[in-house]
Amino acid sequence: MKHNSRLLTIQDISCVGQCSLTVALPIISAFGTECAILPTAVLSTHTAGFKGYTCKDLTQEIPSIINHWQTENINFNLIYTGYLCGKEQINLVKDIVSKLKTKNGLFIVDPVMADHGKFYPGFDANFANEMAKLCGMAQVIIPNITEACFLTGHEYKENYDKEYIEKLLEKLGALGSEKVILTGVSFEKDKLGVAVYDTNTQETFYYFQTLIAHNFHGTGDVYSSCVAGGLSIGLSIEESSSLAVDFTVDAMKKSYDERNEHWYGVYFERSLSYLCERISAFNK
Ligand code: PXL
Repeated sequence: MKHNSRLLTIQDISCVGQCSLTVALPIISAFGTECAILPTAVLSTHTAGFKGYTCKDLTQEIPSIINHWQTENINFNLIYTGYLCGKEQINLVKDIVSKLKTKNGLFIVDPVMADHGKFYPGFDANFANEMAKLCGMAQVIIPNITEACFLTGHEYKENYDKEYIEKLLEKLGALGSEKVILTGVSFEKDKLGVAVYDTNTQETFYYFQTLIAHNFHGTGDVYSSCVAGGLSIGLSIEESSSLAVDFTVDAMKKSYDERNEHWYGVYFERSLSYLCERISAFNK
């Protein structure tokens, strides 16, 4: 199957860390989709566990990049955002979507800012309020449970039931997107997956895999990049979200034995051939 979508992903470059752009670019490329990038910042490493990381915020550079793309009539069928640094960047993303997204293009927001009940360094409730507005402009949002709670004001719980998740999905849907993919959902101790909510039909699709009992960094970015790739080649939200669970879990399995030495991310590279096989099965 041929397709000619051009995707723009907007997130940071963590030079070392197997997250954000260093995972999005190869994963999206594996789908055969052209992947343009807009780096929001350059960090020496990600911020989750390394001490003394450096960070150069690139906000000042973004308006002239947007202008140049406009002059060259460059636009995008799909825009996917990850780690953004502050309110000004959120406003710049709104500008990019209004100027550079094609008419029937897709806008996907992964509201990267928190996990395990806590904000990442540099993020707070004000940022979450601004991010909630950006989520309202997207067709698809991909929060984890912590981000979902910070976006909606819902109480964060580690132990929950289906009713809690479905209330959370309803509140996320009320932010304004068409679809919500809530990640890190688990109702049984050896199963982990996603809940995919359609705000129009109000139906929820669940997809689970065997839980790999370790908290890996960067799996959110691996997951969302795979969803964006799937949607870019015309897979449905159910196909894209479940393929992304299988791919992420495969990468976690292939990283498990080295989880202590290689603590900062998953070896998603080891799963790219598996991903390509799955993609070609869709293309038959
Ligand atoms: O994986 C999300 C992420 C992206 N970028 C940076 C991060 C994190 C998570 O901590 O620190 C810089």
